[in-house]
Amino acid sequence: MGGGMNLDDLGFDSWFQERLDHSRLDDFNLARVIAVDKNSYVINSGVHDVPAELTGRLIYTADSPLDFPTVGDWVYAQVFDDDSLGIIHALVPRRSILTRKTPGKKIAFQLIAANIDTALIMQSLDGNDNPRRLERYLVMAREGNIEPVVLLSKSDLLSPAELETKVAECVRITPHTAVIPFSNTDRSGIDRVTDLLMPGKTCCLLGSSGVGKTTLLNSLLNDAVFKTQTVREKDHKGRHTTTRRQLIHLENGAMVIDTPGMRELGNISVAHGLNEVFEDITALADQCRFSDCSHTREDGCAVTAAIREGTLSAERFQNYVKMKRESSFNEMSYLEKRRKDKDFGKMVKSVLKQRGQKR
Ligand SMILES: Nc1nc2c(ncn2[C@@H]2O[C@H](COP(=O)(O)OP(=O)(O)OP(=O)(O)O)[C@@H](O)[C@H]2O)c(=O)[nH]1
Ligand SMILES: [Mg+2]
Ligand SMILES: [Zn+2]
Repeated sequence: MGGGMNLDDLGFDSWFQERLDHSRLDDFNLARVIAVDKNSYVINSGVHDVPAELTGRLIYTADSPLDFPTVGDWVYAQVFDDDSLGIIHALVPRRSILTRKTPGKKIAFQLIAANIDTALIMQSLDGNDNPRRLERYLVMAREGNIEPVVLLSKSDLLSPAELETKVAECVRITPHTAVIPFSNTDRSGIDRVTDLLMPGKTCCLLGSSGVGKTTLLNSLLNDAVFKTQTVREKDHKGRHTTTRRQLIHLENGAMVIDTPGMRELGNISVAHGLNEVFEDITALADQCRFSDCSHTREDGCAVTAAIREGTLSAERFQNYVKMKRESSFNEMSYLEKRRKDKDFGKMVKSVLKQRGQKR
């Protein structure tokens, strides 16, 4: 990122201003986290990008991965004139956050990005589009207080009629969300994507590997700046080309964060996101005769009636039930684990204290 930026250009506004800890501003600069690659950071305090690391205190007082900076975060940092390694001391409160459960058995949060205004959820029309996965991404965005937009890439591969069907399918899933088909190849719809990108606002590209996230970024930059790779012939799966999360400034002043495609999309505790994305189902459930209706075989169940009548898709309902179960199971496991960790922490402290007394 070039020189001459100020904090407003990087997305700083009154929301963050009101939440600043002014006592820290004597010693530290405000900076935005531009890139994260494992444990190394790049930050920008309004001058230019500098590499940075975390102070030991931040690392040792962190209670969970949520306490570490991620791309898009505002931080209090020491930045030096000679461009040597900056030091990140603390986080400014976050306006929004994208998280998922770490892949595999472990129950922990993984941070994807913070302070995102719009989530650009991308599915490609070469066979990658999947309504149930789209619902998962929508929950992820809504849970984090982020406005989603659905982008359908590779529209050049479909006829106008096929395209219309695909768009209608997405609109049925998320009626109040913009759904934009586009093509990086023939550039149709790119204007509509550009129109979404506002100066000083930050978007985050989300979607499976190979859907064309990085190619879109290159289209927006009008230049093949970032590496892309063809998808596999047999199943159109991507090759996990992007590995680093980074924030890129576009010419019009908007910022876009490219992310690596995710294989697993679970989450912990997303009740709020689920209620927003599946508001049709929660509204139906309110009409069931019994307030504790399990929506299986009860008389007077509005949910099963809607499925029978064809106004609610059975697959959508199953996905809702599955995500709800997962979310509460993961939440319980997470709380249990935290409780054990705390008990363990207390035990260690009391052992250390006793030892101290003996000496
Ligand atoms: N036909 C067609 N192909 C496209 C389009 N956009 C991207 N592609 C191709 O899709 C492949 C994957 O694109 P990438 O941009 O690398 O995908 P990605 O989403 O960034 O993937 P990861 O970085 O692995 O998460 C490349 O071969 C692109 O040329 C498009 O609009 N139409
Ligand atoms: Mg990529
Ligand atoms: Zn019911």
